[in-house]
Amino acid sequence: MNVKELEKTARALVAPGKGILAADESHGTIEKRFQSIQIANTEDNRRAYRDMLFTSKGFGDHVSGVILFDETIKQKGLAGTPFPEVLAKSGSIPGIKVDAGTVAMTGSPEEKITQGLDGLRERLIAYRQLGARFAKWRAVITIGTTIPTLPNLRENAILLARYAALCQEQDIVPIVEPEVLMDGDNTIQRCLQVTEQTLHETFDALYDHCVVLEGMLLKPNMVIAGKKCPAQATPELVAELTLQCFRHTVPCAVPGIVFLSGGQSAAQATHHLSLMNAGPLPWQLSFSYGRALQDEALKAWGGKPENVAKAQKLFAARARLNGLARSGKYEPKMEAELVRA
Ligand code: 5MM
Repeated sequence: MNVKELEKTARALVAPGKGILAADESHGTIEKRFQSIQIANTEDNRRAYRDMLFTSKGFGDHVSGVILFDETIKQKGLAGTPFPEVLAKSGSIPGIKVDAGTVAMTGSPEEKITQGLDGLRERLIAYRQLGARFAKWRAVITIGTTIPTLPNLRENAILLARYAALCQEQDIVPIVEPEVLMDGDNTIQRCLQVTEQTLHETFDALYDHCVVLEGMLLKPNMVIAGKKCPAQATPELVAELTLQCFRHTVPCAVPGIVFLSGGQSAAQATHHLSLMNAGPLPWQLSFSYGRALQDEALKAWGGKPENVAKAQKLFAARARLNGLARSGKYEPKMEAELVRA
């Protein structure tokens, strides 16, 4: 294991003014995204869509790295260049999703366990040869009246830690993603309690598996009320409780926390990130958004080549606003830039 290389990659991914684009939608997830713009989920459409995002002007200015799906890391863009090379040329680091999705947990079927450890060492070796320098594994934690259970949190934490240790063995920076879903009707306080417990279990397991904290990144949810909760929290409270939670649970040896957006609107996710970056912090606080970076561009693109330029402008504008949020310099009035783009 080359700890210096791991640290260098991790720090580059959370460089000031930049963050990660999560473009690792599995076939099932990209199908849902394409349904929203009524286009077919074909390999050519997936290539054209990812090409539109990755070739937008100044892509590497605010996108430090991209999480790719297995198909995309092996695919060529519209100009015939392999996508990992397209990204590297723009100054963005290629990454890869290596989990194989979730299954119902035995004995507690409302909860999910992530799969994908079988053959992972060999897959990591192959992905590194294709250019991947970081990876991602997502655990999904659901809030309900009697869940999450401790066995679910522990099992997911152990799987995350085993994945992270295997990545570091191959000099690939693991992004550790324990996502507490925001789909329910729970309060923000309940999200705080579950996220705190999830992170305690996760860091215990990472310690047990000798994962080098300096050579990893954490990709968590923000502490936020469930979408169906009647009492939605203010952006200021989301920022305050999220920081409180991470100060209690994330060692300062971890170079960066890169949030997922989890179903927040693009403007909300940017605003929350900016509020949290208002003062000094023990880690870099950045983004690894999927929907919150892509939704506006996806809608504008609509699968039509004639819309590529407009969609790329919207993507670049949203990436720039998130770049500003990295130093607390975003203000909601800047949303007007997207209307003008
Ligand atoms: C881009 O979506 C990712 C892949 O999801 P599936 O494996 O379900 O297809 C997802 O893991 C994503 O990286 C994170 O949830 C962050 O995306 P959001 O949209 O929550 O910012």
